[in-house]
Amino acid sequence: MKDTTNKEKETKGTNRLAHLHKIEMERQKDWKENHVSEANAEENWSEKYDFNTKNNNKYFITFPYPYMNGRLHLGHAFSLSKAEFQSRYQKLNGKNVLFPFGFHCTGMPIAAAAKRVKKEFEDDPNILQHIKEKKNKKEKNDKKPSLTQVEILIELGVPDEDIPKFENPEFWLEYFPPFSQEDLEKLGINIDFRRSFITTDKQKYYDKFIEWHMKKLKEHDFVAFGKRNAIFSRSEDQPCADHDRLCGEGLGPQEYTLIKMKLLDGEKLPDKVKDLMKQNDKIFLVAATLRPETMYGQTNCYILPKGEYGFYEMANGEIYVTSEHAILNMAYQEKTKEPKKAVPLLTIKGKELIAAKISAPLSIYKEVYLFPMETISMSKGTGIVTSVPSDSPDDYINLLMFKKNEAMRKKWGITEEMVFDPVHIIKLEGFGDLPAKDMVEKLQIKSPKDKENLKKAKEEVYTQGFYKGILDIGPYKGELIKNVKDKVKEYLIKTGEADTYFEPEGLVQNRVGQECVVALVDQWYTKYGLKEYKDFCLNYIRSNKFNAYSSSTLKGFEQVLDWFSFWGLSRTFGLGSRIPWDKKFLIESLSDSTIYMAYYTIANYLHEDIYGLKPKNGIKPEMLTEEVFDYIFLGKEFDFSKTEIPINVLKEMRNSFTYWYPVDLRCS
Ligand code: A2H
Repeated sequence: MKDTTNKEKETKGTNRLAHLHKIEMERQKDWKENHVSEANAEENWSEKYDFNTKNNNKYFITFPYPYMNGRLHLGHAFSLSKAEFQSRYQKLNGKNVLFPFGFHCTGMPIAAAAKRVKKEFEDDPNILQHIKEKKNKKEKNDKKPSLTQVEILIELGVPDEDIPKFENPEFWLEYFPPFSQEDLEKLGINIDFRRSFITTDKQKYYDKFIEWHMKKLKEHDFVAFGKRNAIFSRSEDQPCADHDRLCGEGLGPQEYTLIKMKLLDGEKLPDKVKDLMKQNDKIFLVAATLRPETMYGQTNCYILPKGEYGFYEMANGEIYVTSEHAILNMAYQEKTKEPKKAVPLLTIKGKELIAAKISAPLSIYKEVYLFPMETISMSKGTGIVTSVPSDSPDDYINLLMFKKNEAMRKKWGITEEMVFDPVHIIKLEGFGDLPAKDMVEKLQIKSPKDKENLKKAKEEVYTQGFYKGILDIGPYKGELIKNVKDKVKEYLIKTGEADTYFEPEGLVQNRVGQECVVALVDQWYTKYGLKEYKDFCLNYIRSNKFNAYSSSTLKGFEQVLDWFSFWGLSRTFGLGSRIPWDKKFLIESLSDSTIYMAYYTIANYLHEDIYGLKPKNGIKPEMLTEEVFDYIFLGKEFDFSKTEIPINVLKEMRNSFTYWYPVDLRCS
């Protein structure tokens, strides 16, 4: 009896679902047949309305065009729902609503994924078969491994026979956009698909639009060329933008000062090092620091006993001793003898150098010794840390161990005479002569292994010392620490006792999982960081021409403008349009997507299909000259006899752009 009721309910539920689905299908068919999502500008609107009246009667919504390296997902659906509700709501209010949609293909992701598919098939021609076997064998408690690119395609529902075609980046552009359109239609989103397009130079019309955009930036002196530090993908041999990263989104280059601690002739050195010194005695252990102004207080230097260090020939004729991690970055910053190469003359374990004598620039102790430190990370800096026990709790507690513990000294061949006393260098209110010592004692830190308390101590001493500390030694005595940092750094560089280099401020991996470096790269970049530009924008958003609706939104705009700086716009790998005046470079993917919403207002006059293969109104891509776009988007005077584009169509495009602009809602 009970069972039957349940069954009845179930059938009822299924029926209802089927019924609702049927209505949904009918409505969608109806919408499509009657072109309800298609919206056009009012003809010659400017003869009928003023600008504000026109704006009150139309509603233009855009959504960031998604990347076509896969199917749309639930996240897109959620974000889209906001745009969709607004579009239907505004329509019910009687407004003329336009919601167009594009498909973004520019950048590295597709090209990098295609490369991965190719490699996976080369490594294993039977990969599809092997994936199936692996899946069948999979145990329940298996940890989720990261998927190969082929597995990702399988999960996206790509049929086996199509998967090898994804070796070709262009196939991605053929494959995914139609699915996106189909999914959007099934979701019932109110999109005018006549205006859809894909990006990159495969779409010749859009390519012309981007060419025009770039030329305008150049014409107004917003573009320059030169070497700039950028997070860089070694396997792609080009900068690695945020969205091209597996991890490390938002991370930028971080500068370290390298304190050049000269290796002095000493008994302790291994023979291979002594031999090298005979050929070139300018061998420096380069200690990476963020605090060059504290170098007056160096008492020793630390190295990781089990760490591997290389001796590298540098462009300046010297030899630097450093970790592989740091030299890779230096190699990409034109610091090594051979650019982009980091082959060591010899390698050595940190423990082989312990108790070696080295110079300590600026320190009151001219010659100091190398001590071991177990907490050094080999994936940060050079793996060599100079010791300033007065102001670094880590340095202090490690030094204390060697001061107190004879067995420890003995173990490493360090004598009592090699262990120097900390030196007072910074005056800091609320602390004694040695702020690091005070903090270590206050938090009762007994050993270098007490990582948690050491972290706390480091943060406290560092922030207090950096912002409130006053240097109490040397030529800059009496000055605030934050004001002398750069002066001391410059002085040390001038005297040849320091160098600088950059590395990513945290781990950044490119799409194939390789660690990125910071590289000096020749590139075209936009000068959005210019003061005149920022001021112009700031004045605009603060004027009554701009309505941010709330002070927090306005603050958001101000913060973004503040963050704006120089933006590298050229790339050498990936898909996209070319820089019109330097065609060996591609335009990176955020630079071809800043004003593209304007293109929606005219796309339906230019091509029938998203790829731009079927021209409309007899307009060929090459007819889209600078003058044509200047007329449509900037309203510049135009001699219509100079184009084969029908005059009425040109005028309609101008009418359409001025009608739909400005954008009413950007939803992401
Ligand atoms: B600082 P951040 Cl006086 N492993 O220099 C562990 N620590 C390392 C390292 C590595 N591979 N490479 C550099 N460091 C240290 C002076 C100093 C430093 C003082 C006070 C604070 C201080 C003298 N040692 O750092 O993780 C170096 O020690 C606290 C900010 O990149 C370098 O600067 O923030 C600092 O850590 C870099 O740490």
